[in-house]
Parts: sequence; structure tokens; C-alpha cells
Amino acid sequence: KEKMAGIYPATVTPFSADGSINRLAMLEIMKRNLEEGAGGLFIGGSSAECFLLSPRERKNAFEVASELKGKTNLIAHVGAVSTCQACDYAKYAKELGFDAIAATPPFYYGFGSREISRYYHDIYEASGMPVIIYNFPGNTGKEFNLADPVYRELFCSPAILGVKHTNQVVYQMERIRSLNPDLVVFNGFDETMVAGLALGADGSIGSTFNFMLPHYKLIFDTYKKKDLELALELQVKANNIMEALCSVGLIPAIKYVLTAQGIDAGEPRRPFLPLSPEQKQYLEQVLRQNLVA
Ligand code: NAY
Repeated sequence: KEKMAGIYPATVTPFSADGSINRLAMLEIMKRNLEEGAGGLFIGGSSAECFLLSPRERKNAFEVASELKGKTNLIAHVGAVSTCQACDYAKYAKELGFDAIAATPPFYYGFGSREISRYYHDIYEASGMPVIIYNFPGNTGKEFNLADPVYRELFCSPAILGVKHTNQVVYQMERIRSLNPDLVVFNGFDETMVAGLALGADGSIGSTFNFMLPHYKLIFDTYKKKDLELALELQVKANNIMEALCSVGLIPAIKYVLTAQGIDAGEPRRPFLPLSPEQKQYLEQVLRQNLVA
């Protein structure tokens, strides 16, 4: 649990002009984040545009990250609608030497709790790696209602290593942690990091850490030193940035900021569209006003 703690960027997938994965740019982002003090890297998640990648590309992204094996904690996101596909990604991540795997629940078909629980157990059994549940009800439509005994059992099963809580309802995160204190708990919305830490998160996984990790590391360290007033002040500044990023489109915005910082993150994959010149200007202004580290 202590070994997994810290701030993890959810690494983006940079694309070259021809649309292929830009391995060098991806390595550059990850190496810079490690120098900045990342506790680990979350590979192939939402910020990586995972559901816009082909299965081969999702594996390619794991391969690129595996070059950093042994240097940091590597978590591979293996979630898929099909259990068989998720198991295949999980086995590959294990083969490549990843430290942990995470998975969204299967979505789209409205699967029930028994089906979802079976999915996580199948991934565990296929790969031999306990899974971090990627709890993101806003996008998956799955709530993990703890009144359901199947979910209570799941969170206490050896198949589960932890939870990545991408849900504004941090109360639920605290309830999951209290149900099984051995779980590794990650806060998953950057805008609630201080709240997540206050309710017991071991770490935080975030998309904006790709380009503003020093700011968030400062929040994390300030919180750990119990300077709560300053931690909140820094969170408010981060949230001013967050609001601007989300208003123009989060993933296109992150890629734009990385590129403006000198790392060629390329364009997001369609249907995402790149930012307009006005949106870029607006973002730059908000960043200038709020970024402290
Ligand atoms: C992922 O898989 O990329 C993540 O979940 C990282 C966490 C992010 N969640 C999503 C859905 O992108 O950093 C958050 C999020 O982007 C941020 O808080 C803005 O809402």
C-alpha cells in the first residue's frame, strides 16, 4: 500500500501527424513526470484515449511504458466491454512487467453486479494480478452501489487490489476504504484531490498531472505536512485551470498545453477536435494566472 502511494499522471497518447502513436513524445512526457516526482504512471486510461485506440495500439502504449519498468510503479488500464479482451490486455501487461492493472467495469450493455464481479475475477484469474477497480460512473454508467452484497463481496475479494475513484462523491470512496482498509485507494478527479486525501486516499491519478505535476505535487506534499490552508489555496488555483480545460475540451486542451510546453503531443483522435486559436489563448491566460509550480 505504501509502495503504491503518490501522484500518478494518467499518461496521454501522443500521435504523430500520420495518426500513429508517437513513442518518443510519450517517453518524453513520462520521463519528465518521473523527474518531477511522480509516484508512478497510469497507462492506457481515459486520458490516453483508450477507447479510441485499436487493441494493437493499446498494447503498443503498454510496450512504450514498459521501457521504464523498475524505475517506477506502472499501472496498465485493461478495461474493455469484452472480458476476453480485458484478460488479453491484462496478460500482456503482466508479461511486460507492469506492477498493477486497473479496469473499468464493462459498459454499454447494462451488465448486472454478478456479471461485473465475474469480469473482475476472470481478469484476476487470467493474469494472476489483482485488479484496481476503475470506478468512473459518469462515463461507464456503473455505480458500484454498496447496498448490493455482490459489490461488497467484490471489494473484499483477493481479486481486487484497490480502487481508482473517479467520482465526485468522495463519500463513496471513504465507504469502500472503510469496507476494506487493505485496498490501495486513488483519488481519480484532480479537482477533488484535497478532499480525497482528507478521506483517506493513498494517492491520486490524474490527467492534468501530464503537464502540471509540480503544482499537484506541491498540493500533495503540503497536505502531508498538514498545511491545509495552503493545500486548499493551491487546489482552488488548480480548479480554476480545471474549469478552463473542461470548458474547451479536456483531452484536446491537455495535448495543446503539452505541445505549448515543447513536447509534441499532437492532435487528439477524432471525434475529438483540436482547440481554436481563441480557446488556446484563453487557456494560456488562465494558466499564467494560476499555475504556481
Ligand atoms: C484516466 O484514466 O485517464 C483517468 O481517469 C485520470 C483521471 C482523470 N479522469 C478522466 C476521466 O479523465 O484526471 C481526471 C480528470 O481528467 C480530471 O479530473 C478532469 O475532470
